Amino acid sequence: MHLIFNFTVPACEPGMTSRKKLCRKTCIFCQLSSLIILYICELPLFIRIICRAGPPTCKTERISHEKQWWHDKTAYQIYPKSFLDTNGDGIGDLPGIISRLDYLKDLGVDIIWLSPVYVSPLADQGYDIADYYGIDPRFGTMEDMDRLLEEARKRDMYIVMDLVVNHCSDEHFWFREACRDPEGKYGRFFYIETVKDGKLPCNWRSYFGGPVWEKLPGHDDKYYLHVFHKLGL
Ligand SMILES: [Ca+2]
Repeated sequence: MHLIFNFTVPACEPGMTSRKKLCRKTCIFCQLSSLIILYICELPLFIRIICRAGPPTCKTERISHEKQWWHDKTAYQIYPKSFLDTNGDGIGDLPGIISRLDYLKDLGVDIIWLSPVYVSPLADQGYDIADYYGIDPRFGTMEDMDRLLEEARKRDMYIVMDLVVNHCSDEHFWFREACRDPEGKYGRFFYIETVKDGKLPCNWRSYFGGPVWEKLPGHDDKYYLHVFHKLGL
């Protein structure tokens, strides 16, 4: 049984001002995007990382044509929130997925690509993670996750965890601390710029609309970058 974590990155879109400057910064994440993190399945989720770093550019990495273990497998993505609700709260959950493993196996599914189930305000379908170490109680418990892995293992099925590590929820401890002290340790985890005369650092547009720059709470002269969700949406 393996757990594979998928990474996504913000696009370095052409024609944007300060592109090179910000692209260089985001290349840290571009490298992360090319990591394939292979977890041998033992909970808690984070045990062993085998990673391969990509080149320090935003260019597409050369694709290997060597046969990989997943090449002859059939994957099926599950968005847990709308899959199957077992406790009547209207939200799909991990027990619901467990209850359909036999059905999925019969369909020929080898790999379940699991959309995020981490603790999240769900502002961005769970990709806005507030706690990378916890299962959102709306989806279940860590014991439910243990059981899902074990039941998948029994059926010789794989679980792929969809995980984005290049941004987090505004409810994450790191961002809260960055708001409290932008010059401190956690402030350096984010793109926070001092703005003079109201001129934003660049004209990037957020995927959720509007500029990527938003005023940092409690700091009238500082803005933080959000490619996706922003505080208070
Ligand atoms: Ca439920």
